Amino acid sequence: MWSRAKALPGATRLLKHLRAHKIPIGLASNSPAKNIRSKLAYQPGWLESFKVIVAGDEVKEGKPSPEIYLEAAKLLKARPSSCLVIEDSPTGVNAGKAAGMKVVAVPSIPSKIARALYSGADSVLNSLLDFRPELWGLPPFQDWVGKALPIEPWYLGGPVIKGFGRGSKVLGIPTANLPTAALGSQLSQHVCGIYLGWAGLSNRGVYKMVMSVGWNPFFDNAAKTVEPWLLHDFPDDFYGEELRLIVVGYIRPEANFSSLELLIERIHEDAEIAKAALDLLPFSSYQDDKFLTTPLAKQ
Ligand code: ADP
Ligand code: RBF
Ligand code: MG
Repeated sequence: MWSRAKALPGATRLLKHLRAHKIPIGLASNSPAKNIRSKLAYQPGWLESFKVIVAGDEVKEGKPSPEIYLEAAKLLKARPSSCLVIEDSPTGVNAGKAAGMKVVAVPSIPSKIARALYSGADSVLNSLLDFRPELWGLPPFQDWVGKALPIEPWYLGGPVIKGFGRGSKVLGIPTANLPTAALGSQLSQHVCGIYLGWAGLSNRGVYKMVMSVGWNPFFDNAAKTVEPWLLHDFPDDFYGEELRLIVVGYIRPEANFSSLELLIERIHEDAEIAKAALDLLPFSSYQDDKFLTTPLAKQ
């Protein structure tokens, strides 16, 4: 099933970008060549994106030995020192550094555990959505619309349930929590971060929203949650009502803050970014989507 797994958010976007700018890309993986081929064939455009592929069964020593990266550089006719490695594993980070390359790590394990294991990397990102090519001498992405990045929209919904009892009380920012069970695989498919989109309450209307997805590092929650703040003043709460969300853009990774005031200030900034972006294409076009107002049974 591994070869048919969904691409991580930002992966296809990055490959397309580098290809469009004729930046040569190689793939150096400890996996056997056969597995790599079946995985690349499943994702449209992936196989053609790599100028060079070096598999685990094509070198004497796999990662953390530098051999696989040095071989890839040789085939790309590039000096190791001018190569940038993007890695998800600590073993691979160590291989890239041993090869004398710059390494950006995008850990596939939770950030708390990751911090120590990835200390050799030049930079550690939360996801590929945060990769800024211009920091590495590469052409910048052009797809940001102001301070928001359009993403493949995701549709989710469920009854509003009680959250941590903190939003209104501690932050002055109410967030409508959704039950994890109703979100199914969506919660694991999407990377943690701050997003914007549209929210629908079938008896009330459609509203702009800004939301956090993740573990709220400031509060160090035990569970990954989805918490939208609807950018509208409601006279009362709406626990139990069916909430529909279309998530259309990405703003930033989750962060920790040295004080509650700084967290609150940042969330208000996120709200301003969302309000402005949702008036612009492509974000604005989802406002009229029937999904937002159709009761669950009729969908
Ligand atoms: P909880 O921890 O139970 O989620 P919060 O303090 O975060 O409590 O408040 C969220 C609740 O407040 C929502 O479930 C909803 O019923 C209500 N609410 C009122 N206004 C809003 C808003 N603008 N955005 C989100 N929820 C709101
Ligand atoms: N919590 C964090 O720990 N770090 C964040 O960067 C963060 N950003 C948020 C951005 C938005 C737009 C919203 C609505 C919430 C954010 N929170 C963040 C979550 C906040 O801690 C949470 O909503 C409250 O703890 C209420 O459960
Ligand atoms: Mg809440």
